Amino acid sequence: MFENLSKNLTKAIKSLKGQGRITEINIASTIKEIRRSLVQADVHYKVAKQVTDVIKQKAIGTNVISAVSPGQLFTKLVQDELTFLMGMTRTEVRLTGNPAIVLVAGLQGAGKTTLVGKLAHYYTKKNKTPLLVACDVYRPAATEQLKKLGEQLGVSVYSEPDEKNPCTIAKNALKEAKNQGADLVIVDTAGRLAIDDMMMKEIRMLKESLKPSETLFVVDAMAGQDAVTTAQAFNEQLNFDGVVLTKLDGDARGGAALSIRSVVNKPIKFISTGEKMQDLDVFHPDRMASRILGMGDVISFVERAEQVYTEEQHRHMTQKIKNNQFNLEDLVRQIQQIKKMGNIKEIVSLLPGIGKALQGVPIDNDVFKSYEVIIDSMTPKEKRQPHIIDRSRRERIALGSGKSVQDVNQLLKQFDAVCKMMKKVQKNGPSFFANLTGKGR
Ligand SMILES: Nc1nc2c(ncn2[C@@H]2O[C@H](COP(=O)(O)OP(=O)(O)OP(=O)(O)O)[C@@H](O)[C@H]2O)c(=O)[nH]1
Ligand SMILES: [Mg+2]
Repeated sequence: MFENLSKNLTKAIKSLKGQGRITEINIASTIKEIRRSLVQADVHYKVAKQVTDVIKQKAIGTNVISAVSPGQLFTKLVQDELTFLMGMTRTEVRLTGNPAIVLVAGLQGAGKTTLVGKLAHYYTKKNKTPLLVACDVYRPAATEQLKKLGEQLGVSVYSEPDEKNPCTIAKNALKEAKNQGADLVIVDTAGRLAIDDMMMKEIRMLKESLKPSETLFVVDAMAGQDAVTTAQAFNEQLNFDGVVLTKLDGDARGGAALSIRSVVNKPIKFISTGEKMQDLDVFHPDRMASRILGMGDVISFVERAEQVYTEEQHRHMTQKIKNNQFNLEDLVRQIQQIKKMGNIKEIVSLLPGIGKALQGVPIDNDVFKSYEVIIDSMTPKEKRQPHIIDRSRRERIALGSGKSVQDVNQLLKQFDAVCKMMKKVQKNGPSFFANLTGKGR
């Protein structure tokens, strides 16, 4: 996500390094580069100009104190302006009423149905009981898709195959929610084009009759400037409450994330970064700004981790690491947990410094596959006591897994490194992660 923008902004700021003083002349080219990076990322040129004008003004007006380099100062100024541009603080989804109703709308293929599943997953973790409603009356396959997601998540889905009026389905769904004791109704709708009057009227009616506590507009970030235009058109009709940007894991240039707030004046509430149910993050303007500047987003990383690790697992693992008992079986378990956190490349990019280091390096969800295959070829004793794996055992494991002895060596070396790193993190205090999330564990 935002790889090019990150790269270009960092490069622009780097070009300032070594400059002792900030003057209009020595920052001129940096400012120009920043503006160019933003426009290249699909930010509207007027917005880009506005942002860089403010940065310039603030930079010139600031006395650089000796502890801060002009580069650091600029990073801070750019981060502040990007945060401001994206809306400053997080805006919560409003879930009032019983049941609370969330209506999901957007263009064809934007990722609405997937989002409905992701929201169900997200709110189930927050102890809500959702009911998903299939209001795409045009494509029978859409109902099937939603039912499949519901099954996978263990969440009920309401549909009426023979009813052609989405308002009727939605109304009946509310009764069903009351019967089932569901406290959150999430309504999936058919994709529509903003220029299609009839379908726009239909979604407007649906909103009027349902009176949802939250209407979310879903838009594919890859659409760039078009995403902003579409958001404007939908907003005129629907006056939605928030935006969900999808497919930020692709080569979306990110301009939509940066421009929507200032153009449409509605907050981005979630971003979606993959096809898995876990690939959903609450949108925080400040965290996104640090991500764009390659500074990572540890807090989002920890939040994802919290969704898949129970406290019990965490305590157990901590104890094992402390007692030097962390072994290869645990490593496989950890790998499986990490996979559950979602798209590996996105997960890794949340870590400070790592995202930058891995720019352009292809990582796929199978990175750990060969580790698992190798560990699979070990005996239980070898997994629990990796130190007994000598030369002849390595050869046998290599043969059994169809890998080379070097691959086995590499895995064992990395395992050692992981153990050392984990011990180090623990030395910094068990509350290292807890401090970050503000939740004492
Ligand atoms: N890579 C990636 N793919 C996504 C994301 N969100 C959705 N998709 C994929 O995009 C495709 C369309 O998603 P849907 O959820 O069916 O989109 P929709 O808006 O419901 O589509 P219609 O009902 O046809 O209007 C599917 O293949 C999804 O798996 C995302 O954040 N990243
Ligand atoms: Mg759909």
